Formats: sequence, structure tokens, C-alpha cells
Amino acid sequence: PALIFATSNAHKVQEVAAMLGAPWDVQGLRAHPHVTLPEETGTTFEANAILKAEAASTALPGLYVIADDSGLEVDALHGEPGVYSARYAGPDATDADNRTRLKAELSKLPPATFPGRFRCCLVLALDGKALHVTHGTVEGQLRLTEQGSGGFGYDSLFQPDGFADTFGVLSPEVKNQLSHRARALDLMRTWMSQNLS
Ligand code: ITT
Repeated sequence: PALIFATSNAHKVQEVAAMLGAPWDVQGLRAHPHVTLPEETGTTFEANAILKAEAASTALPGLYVIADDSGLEVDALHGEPGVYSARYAGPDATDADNRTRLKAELSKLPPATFPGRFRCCLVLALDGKALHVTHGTVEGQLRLTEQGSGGFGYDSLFQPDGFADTFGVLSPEVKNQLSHRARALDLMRTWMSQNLS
């Protein structure tokens, strides 16, 4: 069956499509241009993921829809950028702008290691109602200089625990084994296999 991923982020679609596999046919919003995503007015990943999944599934009756709200928390920045990860450098910020802001904020602090984590909330919805919510986290350290060009967003600054390289250097296969999104998707896959025909 089709699983419509209600996101404007092609990297998220690529990762989830690579991870989920049969029987699901993961599709982005390209084939459904009438679907517009709501403003992310929530203050938690879960609230924003529910907003996106429920709005898109209202516009796509009878279709299973997932949404992902995710971001980076840095302990030394009191959890920032958090739910504002996509808008850290401003409303129209690019990933590169956001990385530049993060490096600038970390550079103002006394030299230290900077523990943090990526979080992902996934929501599955049908006909405007959330059916299931899962969460995933990956712990690691922020680096002050970018390393590698793989992945997207903050990947080139984030070194997952147990590895000596950032997600910008590690292969997509490695990222997809241990990422916040992989962990949330594992839980969603299990629920779908037990609850959907
Ligand atoms: P949609 O809301 O349309 O899904 P978005 O990119 O705006 O797309 P979010 O609002 O969930 O998504 O913001 C997530 C931000 O957190 C994203 O812009 C990245 O900068 C960062 N992020 C999330 N997952 C990431 C990952 O796996 N690697 C690197 N950065 C990630």
C-alpha cells in the first residue's frame, strides 16, 4: 500500500523510503500538490508531527499518511535549537545558515565537549486522525567544525556516540541503523505490521 510522507524535506523521504521496505510504497507530496503543510505552531516535536500528519491526511482521504518532526538538542545551549531546528537562523534559513548559527553559538562557550541528541517523532494518520505516535533519539557530540558532506541539516556537525566521525562522513547505511529517525521508524513499522492489514 501507499504511505504518503507529509514532508517538504526530500532527505527525510529518501531515508524513510530506504529504511521501510515492503509492503509499503513510500511517496512524497510530489504527486499530491494540493496538500499544503500547516504552520508548525506546536512547542513539542509530537505536537508539530501531529499537526502535519492530521492536516495532510484530511486532504488525502483514505490514504495512510506519516509526518516527521525532528531536531537537534544541545545540552550546553539548554536544549536549543530543539523544535526550532529548521528555523534556527531565521524563518527562511537554509541548512547551511542553521549550521553557521550553531557553530557561532558553540564558539561563544568555553571550550568543552558538547553532548546533544537528535530527536524524531513520527505520526501515522488516516482521515485526519492520528493512529499512532513513535519517538526515536540518538545521542552524540556536536563538533565545532563540519566534517563530511553526506546527509543533511546538522549531520556534518553531529558525531553519534560510539563513532569517531559525523553523520556527514558515516555512510547512509550506518546512519539508517542508528539514527533518531531509524529508531522511531522501527517502532512504527512494528505497530503497522501488527495493526494494519
Ligand atoms: P517538514 O517539516 O516539511 O517535514 P523540515 O525540514 O522543516 O521538513 P522539521 O520541521 O522537522 O523538518 O525540522 C527538522 C530540522 O532538524 C531539519 O531542518 C534539520 O535541520 C534537522 N534535522 C532533523 N533530522 C535530521 C537529520 O537526520 N540529520 C540532520 N539534521 C536533521
